[in-house]
Amino acid sequence: MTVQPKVVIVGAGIVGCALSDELTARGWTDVTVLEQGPLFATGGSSSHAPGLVFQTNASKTMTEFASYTVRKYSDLTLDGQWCFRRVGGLEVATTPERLAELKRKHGLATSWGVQGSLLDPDQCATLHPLLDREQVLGGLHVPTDGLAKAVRAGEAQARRAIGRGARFLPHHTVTGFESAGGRVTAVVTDRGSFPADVVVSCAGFWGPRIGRMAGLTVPLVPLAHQYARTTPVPALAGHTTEQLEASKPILRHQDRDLYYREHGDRIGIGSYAHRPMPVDLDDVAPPALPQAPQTPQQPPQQMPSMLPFTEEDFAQPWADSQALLPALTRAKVEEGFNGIFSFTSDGFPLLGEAPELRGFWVAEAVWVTHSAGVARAMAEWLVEGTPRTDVHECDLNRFEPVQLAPAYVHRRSCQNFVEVYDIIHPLQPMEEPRPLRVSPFHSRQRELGAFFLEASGWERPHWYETNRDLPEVAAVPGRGAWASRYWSPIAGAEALATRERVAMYDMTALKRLEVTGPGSLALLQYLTTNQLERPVGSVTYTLMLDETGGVRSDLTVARLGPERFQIGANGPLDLDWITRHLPGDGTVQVRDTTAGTCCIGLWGPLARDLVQPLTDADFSHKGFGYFKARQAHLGNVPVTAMRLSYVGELGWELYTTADCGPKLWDTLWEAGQPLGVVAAGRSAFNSLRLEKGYRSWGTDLTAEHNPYEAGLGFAVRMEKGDFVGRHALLGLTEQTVPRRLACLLLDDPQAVVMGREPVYLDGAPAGYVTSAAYGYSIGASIAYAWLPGAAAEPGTRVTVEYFGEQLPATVTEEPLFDPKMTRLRC
Ligand code: FAD
Ligand code: THG
Repeated sequence: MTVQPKVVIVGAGIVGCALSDELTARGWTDVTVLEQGPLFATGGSSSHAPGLVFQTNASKTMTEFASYTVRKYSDLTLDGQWCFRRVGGLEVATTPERLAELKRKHGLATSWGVQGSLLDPDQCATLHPLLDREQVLGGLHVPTDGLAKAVRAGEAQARRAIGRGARFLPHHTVTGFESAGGRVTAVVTDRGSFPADVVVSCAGFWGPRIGRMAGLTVPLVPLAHQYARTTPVPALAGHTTEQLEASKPILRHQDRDLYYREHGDRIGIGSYAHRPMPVDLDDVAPPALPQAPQTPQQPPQQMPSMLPFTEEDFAQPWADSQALLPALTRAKVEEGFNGIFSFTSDGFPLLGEAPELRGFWVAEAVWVTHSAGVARAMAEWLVEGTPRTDVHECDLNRFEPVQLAPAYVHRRSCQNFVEVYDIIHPLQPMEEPRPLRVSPFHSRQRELGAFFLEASGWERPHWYETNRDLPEVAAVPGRGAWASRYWSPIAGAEALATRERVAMYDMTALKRLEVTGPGSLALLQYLTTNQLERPVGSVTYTLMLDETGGVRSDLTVARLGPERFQIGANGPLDLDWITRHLPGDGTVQVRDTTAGTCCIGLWGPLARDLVQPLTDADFSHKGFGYFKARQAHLGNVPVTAMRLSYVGELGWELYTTADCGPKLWDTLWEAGQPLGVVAAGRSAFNSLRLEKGYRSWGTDLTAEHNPYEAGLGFAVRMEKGDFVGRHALLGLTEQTVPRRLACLLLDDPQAVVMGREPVYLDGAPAGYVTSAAYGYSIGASIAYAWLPGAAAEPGTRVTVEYFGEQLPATVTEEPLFDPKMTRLRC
């Protein structure tokens, strides 16, 4: 590719416009934006978005995208007109559950650096005098939230881009792409084709159609959403001007799935209270023609993204609105429409490069709220090679194949519409479609009364009801209502039984990749940080970094043959990353073996007593050392055994092919009966791994963090030769990094938190919790948290905000359990 690549952006909505600005600002100025409609009210979702920007989100990344949007658009004007007004955001609670949720949300805002405050009903009513004070139990106020003018902000950014050399071509409908050697080379439109090195599809809800032209599945669903405006509200007369539009905070009434803003003296009402209304792209009207008449007498052609208002769906929302804002009883619904925008199966946008067509990127399913932040991350990704914000939650390639089934995408995306304002527990799975993927142990687990939650499509036992009679259950302390959801004291008994006896954990959902071929060692050496040039039979814990030294994943790599490696990975993005780095000469193959295989983690002090009688192979400490792998037979079952343990106990991960799964389960189960073996679930697992200090990628650390900050410097061998990210680590040490992942113990052992809570140092927010659990063997409540380097020293006193309460905690030496590794190396 040339130094100055030819970029074509599809779509001049807010995302395409923002991206053109961010790219040209970074020196990529050969940018052409192709838009099927007119500029800049193109007819897409941005053309009529009411532009409410509420920044707070459970995701740190999404919150940061929103905060950047606020900062950027606040400084933008178009011909002297504002693009963003910080009128503030007010979310009100009318139920006790929502009031608690707002406290939790205040915590999230604080964790991600957004300032907000909890208000009592009087304060809410003062801030927004239209509110019926009697209905409101409290509110969350974020002063920097506000209103974005999407079309204006789009045009303002486009003008800056045009000033740097970009061009915007309206009435150009993209109809296809040309490619050569797996790379995109041109964009075809109804008015000729445009050569391109890089294409970014910013086509909003048309994304799936554009994707199809490029052979790519874009898993989003266009859904209609109701927005209405009232007639003038007498109580608002004189409060603001047509030009300023609003004088009060934007408002959310989530208990009724509604939101509000002012339009001068009218109120705009958005409703998620209706049934999901998916839209077939084939039914969407074509864009406006170039010469479409636009006179006051003849209104512009209806925009493709606007469908007729279905009044019957708005009856209840209107009644609910009049109840919350009694002044509305003196107004009417004057106009409304059902506007189309994108939903995805997990609520996150779709960002990244197509797996099979190099140079073809997407940035879709993006709200106005996140538009500038997304555009900045995309521009960094394209120009610098790595986005500076961790985007793994948004990565286009994050899905498992089952999650790309049209039926799945449809069902889950519609459900996300339904749940958009619901109070969702961090562990709460969607109910449908389930089950999707089950391990070969599923029928055994059901017999044992497994309580299943879902991850990456897999049904995973969290605990087993048949363990209710374990003597340890009685000793497990209770916990608060929120932390008790998707939890049972049985999990505690399973954890204790693991430490005392032996337990079977279904590890099938752990992603397994097989890397083979003469170039496999060299590739893995280049892609990861630890020394992999070790004898066959070695297992190594290692990290994949990006070019900036951020941790993309932590892996175990087992060398099963001179040119054959089995990788224990974290998800589809690991496969995607390795695939992207395969040498072109065909000397390395990579394959996802997860679905055809299965795994039981057999862990506990009696693990060896259980397994040794089943096999001729030597499973003694001398014969089968820690972090070694070998093939063996256990009874009738051929296994690959790896001696490692994420729960920190003696034992093995035992892999076999899926067909032999039930036999493996039964063999271990029967042999374990005299030893008191238990089946144990993820809930116990998570507690045990935190006692042991083992990080979980994606939760405790992401690409935002380098290995030293994350306490994983031990897995980096700087002297082994070059590897991706090495240059970025030069000069860094665990002692000198500005922030660190620290282990906290809460003073009150009954106070179990969930993760993402803010941590305060000397009364000021200083970091946030990543993972938390009660440690059953140590009898204390654990929380891992990011803190400034200096504060991460043992002994530092902090507080963790949980539902508005400040829970005292102390930074503690880690790991909390078995720091000398006596239980593993024996
Ligand atoms: P769009 O604005 O749809 O732009 C995509 C562009 O691609 C379009 O201009 C389209 O014409 C063009 N295009 C498509 N196909 C082709 C082709 N083949 N060739 C050339 N060009 C093509 N978000 C918020 O943050 N806050 C809100 O308050 C808010 N309220 C909303 C209310 C309603 C009623 C609706 C419908 C949406 C709302 N949204 C809100 C969501 C928000 O509007 C969208 O998420 C956002 O505007 C999407 O921007 P975009 O640039 O990705 O898509
Ligand atoms: N098993 C296997 N692969 C995996 C995981 C697993 N890959 C993804 C994820 N889990 C990786 N995470 C860890 C974290 C810690 C350890 C193993 C996998 C671990 N660490 C020891 C320690 O830190 O003391 C040993 C490290 C070392 O000796 O280098 O065991 O669960 N297969």
